[in-house]
Parts: sequence; C-alpha cells; structure tokens
Amino acid sequence: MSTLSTGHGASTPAGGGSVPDTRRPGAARDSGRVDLMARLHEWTVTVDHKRLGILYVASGLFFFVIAGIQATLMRLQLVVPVNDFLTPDTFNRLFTMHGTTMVFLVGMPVLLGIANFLVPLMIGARDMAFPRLNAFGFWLFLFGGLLLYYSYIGSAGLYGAGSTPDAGWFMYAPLTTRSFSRGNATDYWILGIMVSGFGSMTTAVNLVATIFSMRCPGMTLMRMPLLVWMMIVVAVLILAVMPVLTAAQVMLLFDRSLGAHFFNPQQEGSALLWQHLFWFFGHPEVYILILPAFGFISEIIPVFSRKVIFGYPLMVAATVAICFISLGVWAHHMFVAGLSPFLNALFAASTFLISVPTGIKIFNWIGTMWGGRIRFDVPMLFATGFLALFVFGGLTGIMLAVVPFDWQLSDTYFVVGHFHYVLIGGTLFGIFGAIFYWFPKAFGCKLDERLGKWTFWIFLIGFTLTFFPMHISGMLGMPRRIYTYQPDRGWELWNLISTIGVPLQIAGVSILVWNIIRTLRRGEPCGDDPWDAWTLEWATTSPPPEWNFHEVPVCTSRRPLWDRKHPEDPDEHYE
Ligand code: HEM
Ligand SMILES: [Cu+2]
Repeated sequence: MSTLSTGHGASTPAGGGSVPDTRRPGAARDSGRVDLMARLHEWTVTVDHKRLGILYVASGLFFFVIAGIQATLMRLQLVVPVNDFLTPDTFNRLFTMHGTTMVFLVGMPVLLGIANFLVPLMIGARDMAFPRLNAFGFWLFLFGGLLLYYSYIGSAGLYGAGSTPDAGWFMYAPLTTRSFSRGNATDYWILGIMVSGFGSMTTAVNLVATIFSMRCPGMTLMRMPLLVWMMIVVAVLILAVMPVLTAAQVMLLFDRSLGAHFFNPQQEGSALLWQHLFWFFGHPEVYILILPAFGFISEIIPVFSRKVIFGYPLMVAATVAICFISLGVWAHHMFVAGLSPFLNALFAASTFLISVPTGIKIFNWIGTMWGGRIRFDVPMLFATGFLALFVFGGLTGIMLAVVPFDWQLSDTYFVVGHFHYVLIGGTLFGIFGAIFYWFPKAFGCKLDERLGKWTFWIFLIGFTLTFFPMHISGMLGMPRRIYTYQPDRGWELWNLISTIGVPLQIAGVSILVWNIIRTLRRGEPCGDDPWDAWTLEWATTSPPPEWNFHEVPVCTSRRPLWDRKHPEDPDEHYE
C-alpha cells in the first residue's frame, strides 16, 4: 500500500496529464521530479472532499506540533521557581499563540477536516454540495493561520514594538487597545483569525447544504449516523457565533486603526462589551470543539461493543438541546467581572442545565457498552479514555459554575486543569480515536495496533501527570498566566510533576507520527471494512474512488451495512 495518492491513481485527472515516458533512457531520474510536481499540483487544485479533508487534518497536525512546542517552552519555564529561561514578554506571547493556535488552527481544522472527509461518505453522497467553496474554505483557513504566524516577522510595524500577539487567546480590552498593545501584533491576530474564521463559515454552510440536500435514497434524518447529526449541530453553532466574533474583531480593528471607541470606557465605550461578544462566541466554540468528538465516539463505541447505539432519538435530542443551551451560558466566563448577582445566578443556572443533556449522552454511551462484546482495539481505547477524562473535566466545570467557588478559583491553574481535561481528554482523544478508526478508510491500511497502544498509554500517563496536579496548584492559589513564582508557596512539587509529564506526551505523539509515516510507506492492505462496521462509508472501497460509490447506495435503516451483511437479522429489530 503506498502513499497519499493511493486510490486516486486510477483516476488521475485528465488535466494533470504530464505523465513522463519512463521508457526513454535517462528519463527515470527527472520523472521522479515531474511526478512529484504533478502530484503536488493535483493536491493544490483538488476539490475532492476526501483530499481536502486529508489536507485539513495534515495542516492541523502541523500546527499541533508548533503549539505543542510552545506549550513545552512554557512548562520548561515553570519547572522551578524564579526561573529566567524565558522573559515575561516571551511567556505572554507563548500562551497567547498556544491557545489561539490550539483552538483555531488545530481543533477547528482537524474536526472540520474529518467532517469533510466523512459526511458525504456517511450519507451516501458523491461530494459536498459546493466542492469549490470547500476548497476555498481550506485555503482561507491555511492562509489565515500563516498570516497569524507571519506576525513573528511582520508585526514590529510602524510603532517599533514587536513580535506576536500577547494579550491571551481571548484578547481582552483594554489590553488590546493601542495604548497597551503597540505595533501590529494584535492586528495580525484580528486579521489572521478572521480569515480562517471565514473558512470555518464556508465549511459550515457547505455541511448544512450537503446534509439537507444530498442524502442517498432512504437516508431519513432519523437514520443518519449520529456523527452526521452532531456535525450539523456544529455547523449551525458556527453560523450562529462566528459572525459575532468577526463583528467584534472589526470593531476592535476600528478602535485600533480608525480611532473608534467601542471598547474604551474613557470615551463612553465598554471593555465589558468585548467580553460579552467574545464569550458569546467563545463558549459555544468549546461545544464546536467537543461535539464532533462526541460524534466520533458515538460511531466507535457501538461498533466495538457489537451493539446498536443506546437511545438514538435521545442522543439526537440531547445534541440539539446542547446547541441551544450553549448559546445562553457565556457569562460563566465572567463571574469575576462584576455582573449583577441576578445575572450571575442566571448564568450559573443555565450552566448547570447544560449538564443534563451531556449526562444523558454519557449514560447512553455506557448503556451501549453495557453487556456488549467489547473489543479493545485502539479506537475503542481512546473512546473509553475520552469517557473517563471528559466526565472528570465536566465535573470540575460544574464546580466552576458555582459562583462563589469560581470567585475563589477563577484565573488559577484549577481552570487550566479543567479545560485541558475537556479539550485534550475530550477533543484530542476523540480525534486520536477517529484517526485510528478511519485511517483504513482513507488509506486502505490499518495503523499499527501495538504502536497505537503505546501511544495511548504513554500519552495518557503524561497527560495525567501534567494536568491533574494543576487542580492542586490552582487550589493552593497559583494564578494562571504568570511567568514565574516565588519558592515556599507549596507550588514547586506540583509544577515539577506537571513538567515531567511533558516528555511523555511528546513521546506518545511522536509514536503516533511514526506510526502514520510507517503505515503510509509500507502498511498491509486491510480490505474495505476492517472493523466489521455498519455505516455507509464502509460500504465502498478503501480508499474510496474519487466518485465515492460505484453505485449510489440505498439506505434501509440506521445500520445499512449491517442489513446487507445480515439479511436474516435486519436492523429494524433494534430500532
Ligand atoms: C465541553 C468542553 C469544554 C471546554 C472545551 C471548556 C473550555 C473552557 C475554557 C477554555 C475555559 C477558560 C476560560 C478562561 O479563559 O478563563 C473554561 C472555563 C470555564 N468552564 Fe469550561 N469547557 C468545557 C466544558 C465545560 C462544562 C461542561 C462546564 C460546566 C458544566 C464548564 C464550565 C466552565 C466554567 C464555569 C468556566 C469559567 C471558569 C473561570 O472563568 O474561572 N466548561 N472552560
Ligand atoms: Cu463556557
């Protein structure tokens, strides 16, 4: 099994036809180069949803490595008290770029990339509704990201202050006004994130149009795979909140460049307004990052438990409920901003409320595993890891929704521990599980199971060492975003342990990268349906042809492929 081009070889587009004549003596050497150029050309002009999906995931993983290096530098700085490895200024830039990159350039593109790859296959369609818009979205995301990183070179600007953005991923006013943020760093943040945000919006439009208009015969809404349901909710959320972020960014740009005063209290503006606009986007954003992961494990758990998903209609209803409630909880990020007690109570209540549909989901996943014949292949390992870590992160979230508790622990390492449990334990574990589960679909061969298990366990141990102690250092009063601390406050040990976890996490990720490279170069073909699954993407070849299906499939139930494999035991018995 060979490289990225597998499966498209048979369908080299007519336009890219510079196939060299290798029979000519001496042609062999430059044919390699022509080949590479031809292939590069094919990938840059592609409008195939599967290739775009792969491009999204690959670029996201590239940014993941960069943001990981930034995190490592920060943990190195904090390993001992009064360390002077980094300057305070560099530290500010590192946590800003780390958070911004992880949310906008890793989470969003990887999740939307996997959606791009899977959704048309899962609903039996030949492509997304707007293939060219799809390609446009990918390039917007990529160039937005590059624009953000260009600030390392370009942001010294007219004012002579330098380098990357340094006001946090939430860019609070007034830190971002001209007086506190000189140079162009903040402008790079505004424009870079705005451009890649437009990319996310195009993908969202495309997903909505595709899911509502391109389903194969028989695929009713209530027969769609849960992953497709969750992706449509994610798309709706993106369309509801990204424009608000964009508007806020434009206002900030006006403040900074045109002398407007939206966020300047001295000129009748309001710094709190930025927080409201930002978190109206920012909280749903965390659901945009977690719901696709819910979707992945909702596909993985049933297949590896050999049971239908428990309570499908309830799962759909819970997803839709989460969508709406998540739009009404943003001010739990602002409990310490001095809102009225009434508002604080209201937002605490809505935050508690959202744990109801989330809890329903968790019970349904466990209900699916209950009494099943569970196989602990790597995708399932990550799914169960997800369950454990997400429950823990969710519980600390509920704790933070208790206003007086949040007053105590807001802006401490407790919060950092909390959201890394949800973001890494939830989103990233979901992504890793998805990579292991759908890799054979994309490339025709399975990732190595043994290496996969090493990745899982080493990463899990490293993750726990790093993030569990943060809850303790937080409760001992360690504020977040400090570049160093004095000895004898009881924080040394916890910080030391946190940093010791980092090399283990790096090892886990390196094994994964090695596993991917090795498998792409010499993996064994594994057939079209290696997991004995039942959704439509496994009904075509692995990798699928450019047109996805030789014949448009017909959907007979929630598990169309099961029906095909077990005509004696149709799926309707289980609905
Ligand atoms: C589902 C995935 C989740 C993600 C990705 C996530 C992410 C985050 C992030 C990034 C922050 C930090 C805000 C800051 O910069 O101060 C935060 C804070 C917070 N989260 Fe979560 N969260 C998630 C789930 C939850 C849940 C389920 C709850 C509660 C039911 C929750 C409640 C809170 C609260 C109350 C805060 C405010 C802490 C503070 O401002 O001090 N979160 N979360
Ligand atoms: Cu929130």
